[in-house]
Amino acid sequence: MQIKLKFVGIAIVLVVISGCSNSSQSHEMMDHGLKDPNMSGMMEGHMSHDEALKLTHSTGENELKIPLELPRDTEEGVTYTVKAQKGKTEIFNGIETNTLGYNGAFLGPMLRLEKGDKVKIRTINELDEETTFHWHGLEIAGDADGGPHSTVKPGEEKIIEFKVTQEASTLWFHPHPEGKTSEQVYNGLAGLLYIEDANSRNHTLPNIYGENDIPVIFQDRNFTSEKQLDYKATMNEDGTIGDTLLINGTVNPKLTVNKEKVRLRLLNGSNARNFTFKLNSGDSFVQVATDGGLLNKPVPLKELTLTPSERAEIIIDFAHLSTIDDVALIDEEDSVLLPFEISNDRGVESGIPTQMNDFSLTEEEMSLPVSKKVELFGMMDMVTINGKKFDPNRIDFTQQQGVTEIWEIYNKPDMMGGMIHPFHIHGTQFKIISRDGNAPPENERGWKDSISVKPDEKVKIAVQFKNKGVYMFHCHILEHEDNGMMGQIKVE
Ligand SMILES: [Cu+2]
Repeated sequence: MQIKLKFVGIAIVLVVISGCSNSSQSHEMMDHGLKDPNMSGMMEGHMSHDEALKLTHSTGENELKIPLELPRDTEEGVTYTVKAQKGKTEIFNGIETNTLGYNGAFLGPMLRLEKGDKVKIRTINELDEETTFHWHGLEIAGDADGGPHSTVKPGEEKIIEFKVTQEASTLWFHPHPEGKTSEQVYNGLAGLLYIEDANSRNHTLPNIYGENDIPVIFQDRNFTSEKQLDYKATMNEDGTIGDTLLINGTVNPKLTVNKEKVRLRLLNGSNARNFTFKLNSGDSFVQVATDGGLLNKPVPLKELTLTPSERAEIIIDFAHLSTIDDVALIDEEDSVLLPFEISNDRGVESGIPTQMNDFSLTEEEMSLPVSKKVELFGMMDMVTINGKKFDPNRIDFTQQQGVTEIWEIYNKPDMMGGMIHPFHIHGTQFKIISRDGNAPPENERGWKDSISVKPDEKVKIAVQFKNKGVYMFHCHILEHEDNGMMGQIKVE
């Protein structure tokens, strides 16, 4: 582990201060039987996520669970019921873990929508506390977006209606109640929203759900010695990091694949951890989609980084790897995330078109001046946007519906150097114009709703809202969001 020496002194001071001011927390942690590495993770978290607590290797003893595709409520129309509920889940053999889920005990189903669909979703809250239903990446009116103003009380329900106006993409949904998002997501509330369109159906990309088109939701967690999720004990103001990886809620997962092209729809559903994905064989894979749609051309990559809430669709060609033995998806620390068991079955024939989309930056978008500036700053519970913390009664920006504006997102470093903040805007898919004045990397030349912003980096994006309403923009380190690193834009 590489520790930046200049930070160590400050970090020690911080640890001492937090130890003095909050000694009850460490007692609580010990009482809950949390493992030692957790403590070091917390200390490291205060410095930088560059030195995040290492993930335990997946033993590959459990086949990856695939979220169920949620059936519609009726034959006619696109109507779904999504219920937030409590449950008990056997994550570890023979042990029940208390969890939250949508339409089940843990995590959620996949809802499939088609561009042009008129959709009705009945949302029901069966939790003991308020929640909201936020549709991450969906271009939807502000009052249906499920931000912190749209609370659904325990036992109550709310119906939203919208038309799908955006292209094929992998979106997701999760709660967004003020100050409680991180805990509710941590305990299991997250589901998938797939959008299809004529373009995505025409392509020969692997598209058999659960066979060669696989959702892969990465979430790191800490478990107590009783194998429970204890958010309060493990919580880190700078973003809660765990040593145990769950993929689609599966601990120690493996994925059995045929010798064919397999599309993995990667979602970083963690509260705070960044992932850099690689194949341990050194083989490359191709990225075919960003958060909000297909890339124009497939982009070959040896590694890919996703910050919290970002998605990417990649295709691994298991028929043409340099080896078929012990192939696994690993992270930047070489922790084994997802081992693959490659069968001899040749699967189905699918391809990767050379031209998949017609995404472009217009001359107008390239030449417009910056009209909105967002400065991300701070750490732990002292995080701000433009020097302010979230106030539900304050509108920070206004923008006209259908009008493109250029936003500049700046991550202002602090005395310790700062950290990456994943920046997300609700209700829109936007385009990256530049990173520090340079064209974005090829695999970011597509629709985005969340971007990583490095310390001292300035990212220019072209933002347009198709609908009206009040929307959040915020850091997607969920603890930063809950600590007020969030603002509001009113689209008129
Ligand atoms: Cu942040």
